[in-house]
Amino acid sequence: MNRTEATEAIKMNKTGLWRKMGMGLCMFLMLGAVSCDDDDEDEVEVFDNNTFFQDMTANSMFDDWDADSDGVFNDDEFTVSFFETWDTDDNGVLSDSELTAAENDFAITGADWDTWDYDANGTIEMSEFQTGAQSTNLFDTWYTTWDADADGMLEDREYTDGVFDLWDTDADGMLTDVEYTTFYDTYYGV
Ligand SMILES: [Ca+2]
Ligand SMILES: [Ca+2]
Ligand SMILES: [Ca+2]
Ligand SMILES: [Ca+2]
Repeated sequence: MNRTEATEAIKMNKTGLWRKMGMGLCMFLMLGAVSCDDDDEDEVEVFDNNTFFQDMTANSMFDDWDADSDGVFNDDEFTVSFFETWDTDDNGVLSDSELTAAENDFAITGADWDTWDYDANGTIEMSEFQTGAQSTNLFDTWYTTWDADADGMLEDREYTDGVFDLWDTDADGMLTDVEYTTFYDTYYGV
């Protein structure tokens, strides 16, 4: 890279930075319902809970978790769904790093994963996860809170809205493309 190219590269980087800041401002204004035309090709796509529901139910994930095929999630199915979701490398066990990531990304507090590793082999197997979740009532609050129609069962839509609300930390009803990419693709992407 010669000197002129290097200068151009720096300019490009600066332009990119300003564009990012501009888009940040754009998002900020959108929250205030001010219209915002983004005329460059880097459109900020925003995902709401309908998009989230459609994407999450577009594959067989929910059918797989609904072990008794009754169309709703009971406690056990709910617990298993998080084991499978958090097992991001799909090797059938939860590692320390997977649990730490899940703890951060799903805002889990007060879980002592070491205790759940009952055979102390360094990973949490499905049966350990089920025992641990049951003994600590880890998922009870979500299960109850997400059950919007309070019928004691979780439907698909209640499930996806629950996860959506977890991630929509500013509660504006939207996830940015960055949030979507970071969270959705990591845990539910195919
Ligand atoms: Ca079921
Ligand atoms: Ca794993
Ligand atoms: Ca273990
Ligand atoms: Ca329900």
